Order: sequence, then C-alpha cells, then structure tokens
Amino acid sequence: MKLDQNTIAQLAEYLESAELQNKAVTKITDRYPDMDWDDAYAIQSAIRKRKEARGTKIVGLKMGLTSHAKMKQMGVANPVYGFLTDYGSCADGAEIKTSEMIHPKIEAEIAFVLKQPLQGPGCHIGAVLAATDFVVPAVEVIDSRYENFRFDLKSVIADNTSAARFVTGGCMREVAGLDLKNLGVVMEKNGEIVATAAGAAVLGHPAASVAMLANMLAERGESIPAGAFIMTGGVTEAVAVAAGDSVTVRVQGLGSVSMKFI
Ligand code: 0L1
Ligand code: MG
Repeated sequence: MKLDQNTIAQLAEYLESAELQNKAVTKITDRYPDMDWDDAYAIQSAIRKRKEARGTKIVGLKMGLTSHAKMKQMGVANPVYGFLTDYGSCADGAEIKTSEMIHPKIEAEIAFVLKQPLQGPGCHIGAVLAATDFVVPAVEVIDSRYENFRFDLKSVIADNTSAARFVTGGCMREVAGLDLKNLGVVMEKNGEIVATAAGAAVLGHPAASVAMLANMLAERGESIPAGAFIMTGGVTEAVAVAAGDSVTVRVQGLGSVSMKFI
C-alpha cells in the first residue's frame, strides 16, 4: 500500500461526503497518482465501515465494468466490485429522486441470489450455477461522484464503483432450464428502445461475473456468503437519465423492471 491510514480515512470522508451531498469532486488519483489497488479497495472498505457505523445495512455486492460496451464507454479494461446499501434499494415501479444524485445513469443487469457460499480462488461458472438459488432482473442507477463521470479504475473502486440505487423486479427464476447466455435484454426510456443486449455481453456469461467476484474477493481473504444478492454488471453501456424519464427493462423470461425518475 502507498497511502497511510490517515489519508485513506480522509479520502473515504471526501468521497462519502460527495455522495451524501450530491457534489461532484475531482478524481482522487489527481492528488495521489501513486495510490495502488490495495489503497483503492481500502478506501472503499473505509466508506463501507463509515456507513455501517451509522446503521446502514449492506444488502448486496456488485460487479461493474463487466461488459465490453461498458469498458469501451469508460475507457477501462478490468471489472471492479463494490457494495450495495439498504437505502439504495428501490422497489419495482419506484419513483427515484434525481435531486439526491449528481448525474445518474442506468444499467440493465441480471442479479443472482446464492443459496450456498462461494469461495475463490478457482471459482467457475459451474460452481456459481450450482450455488445459485435464483436469478432476477435488476437495474442499477450509477452516479459517479467524479466530475463529468471522468475517472480511472483506482478512483472508481475507491468511490464504491459509482453505486447509488438499484431496482429489482420481474420474476425470480431458478437457473436450471434458463439460457442465461442468450437471454435477451431490452432497455426502454420514455417508451423508446435505447439499448439491447444478451446475457453473454457480461463476460461471456453472467455467472462468470459472480465467479470473478469470488476470485477477486479471495485475493483479499474474503468470500461471498450464502444468501448474497449480487448484481453482475450492465449488459449494455450506461444510459443517462433525468427527472421526468420513465424506464423499463425487459429480460427474456424474467419479466420487467420499471422506475420513474422525478
Ligand atoms: O456498475 C458499473 O458498471 C459501474 C462501474 C463504475 C463505472 C461507472 O461509473 O460507469
Ligand atoms: Mg452496474
């Protein structure tokens, strides 16, 4: 690690305040260009601890930047992971306040709920499918705390991978009999189709994203517990939303998820 504990705590406060006050800030690598991957995840973990100390519950995990469309859009080459909060969870059909965010964007995702824990290294698609209770469609509302959504990978990891809100809905389905790779996804904004994709857009198979999460967590001595809710990453590029927009994401065989931005 290149940063001391004091600096990590200060950067956690800097980024969490930006989130809670909806104020965009400059990316932290401008000031700390030598910070490393361990520093980035340590800042994310310090933000998580700040929230937990105030009573926030961590209700899931997320992978981000798992599709080529997203990686190309953001100019980065590797997936990242973060955590989901209880206050970020929205019901199907929710009204989501844009006044609580800086510059929200939406991503259509396939979420997994596990019935068994997963431990890397060596976790693979087969282990994930065997450990999965059900999958469900979801939409992530991301909101980078960085000005103009401009960042590098270390800055975005520290910023809890832009996590803001997430909406689950549709139908829960067991994975047996589901062709997750060929699952069609259609994203509509204000009644118009704005993006389409198939499950394979996420690392070739959405379960590969969960396996990668288990393997990445293992590098830090962590694992995915039974019962975990995991968002696997946007299947398409992220789409900007503003107050007044209505969004519906339809996932083949899994129903739809809708929300309105106010
Ligand atoms: O969930 C995601 O794929 C987002 C990861 C962070 C990058 C971004 O803000 O677009
Ligand atoms: Mg996402």
